[in-house]
Amino acid sequence: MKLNEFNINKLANDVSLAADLALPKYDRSATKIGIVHLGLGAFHRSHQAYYTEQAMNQFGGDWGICGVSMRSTHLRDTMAPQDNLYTVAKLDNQDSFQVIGAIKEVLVAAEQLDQVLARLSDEATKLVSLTVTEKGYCLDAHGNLDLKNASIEQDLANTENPQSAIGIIALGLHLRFQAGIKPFNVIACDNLPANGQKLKNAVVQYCRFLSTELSEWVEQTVCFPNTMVDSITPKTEPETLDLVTEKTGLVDNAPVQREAFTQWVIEDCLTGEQPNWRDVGVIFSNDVAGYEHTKLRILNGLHSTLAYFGRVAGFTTVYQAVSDPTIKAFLLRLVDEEIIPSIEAPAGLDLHAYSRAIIQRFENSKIQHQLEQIACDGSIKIPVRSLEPVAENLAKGKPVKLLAMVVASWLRFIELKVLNSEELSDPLAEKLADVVSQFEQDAIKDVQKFVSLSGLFNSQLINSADFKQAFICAYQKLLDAQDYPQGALI
Ligand code: CS2
Repeated sequence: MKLNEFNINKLANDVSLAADLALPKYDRSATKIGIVHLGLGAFHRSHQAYYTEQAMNQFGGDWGICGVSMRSTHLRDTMAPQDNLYTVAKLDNQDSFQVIGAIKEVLVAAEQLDQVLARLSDEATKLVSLTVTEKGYCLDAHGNLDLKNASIEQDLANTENPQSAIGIIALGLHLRFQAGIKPFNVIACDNLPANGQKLKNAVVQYCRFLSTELSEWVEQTVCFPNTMVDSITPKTEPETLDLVTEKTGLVDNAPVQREAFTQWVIEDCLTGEQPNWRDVGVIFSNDVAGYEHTKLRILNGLHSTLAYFGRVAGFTTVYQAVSDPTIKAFLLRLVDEEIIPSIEAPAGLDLHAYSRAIIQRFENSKIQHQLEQIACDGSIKIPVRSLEPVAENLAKGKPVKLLAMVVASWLRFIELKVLNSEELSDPLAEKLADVVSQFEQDAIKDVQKFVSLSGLFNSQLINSADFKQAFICAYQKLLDAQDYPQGALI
């Protein structure tokens, strides 16, 4: 079926399409928009939009999504000719394909701010969700709004024309406040602990610059539940398009690929209208922190380990790296000896079984997840994924040797990027490259320089002789094992 014929009625009647291709089951043309999502990308389309689709398939409701891309025009321009429909390819032992209709409109904030604000101030919009990556929260090292962040500085100097997610949410709430419309609730869906709480702090702090009454109203009436999101979603590759066409008969220029597994835990405090997510598998819990820590430290922590060590050892994808027996053995020791002991598990969750299931998910050969994609933004990811457990283990007298190897792999990864004049994708790229280029090939001095970089390591770690010794030792091992980096893991 051709792209310009990509509409549901035609899809439903097209006998050339795969018989098991799942299609929207609700009356899409009559469905109104009730959610605005900031940070439209593959993950939102494979995860939150998917859950909303499942809820509408079973229970209906006006939960169409206005997907807002912050800057890139790519998705708007590829999805528009398909009436914003796209396929989710779930790749596992048994593949399955589903056309998602939940996204009804795609806007680009940098070009269509007025339309975004019109959606945000529309009474029909009940929820705003976001996936803007960890750095999109514009927080400083203490978790407060970073007033020195370039986008925040720019937005505060021109509050009517914000570019950041924080500035846009705040202005949307301001417009509702002025018009006497109930606020929307806000669902943070990025991988950082207490994401809702942090987002709330940032938005309330930003709103103080607009008006005290507004910030109080937001503080008291807007619900920002914490959430944990999970489903491995590598970026769409040209092969994804070919696979969808081959398996379904559809020519789709904007599909997404993910594993079959998906999980969404939302803090059980979300008031107001919402899609019936509860009955399509979303977990509402009072212990989101437990789920978040567990997932961030095990799944994301092991992901970052594979990304940095895997790149140092010359691998390209998660699947390749985890298939190396020495690397896999290291992951198992790391999780058993240093990560699991740092976690307080949610009631009833068997951490050993959970960690094994995650490693098995990494071993899904159909998912070609690029290590470089996971390796980006290490200065934001490593503190949450690896340094927090280091700090907690140190405080309890537990070992940190293997976690220190993860941090050392990150350092070695940065160093190799600089040595090979490759781009380092990180908000602190310049600072990191600068410190690494002053290295003297002396592990003790070089690690000391790195640890002293402001804003990365907290004072507990900077002052911990045990941590520094473990870090130096791991880094030295990596330097000594340059011909066969896996040797450093044994
Ligand atoms: C990954 C995550 O890129 C990364 O940092 O660790 O995107 C990971 O794939 C997801 O959190 C899985 O739910």
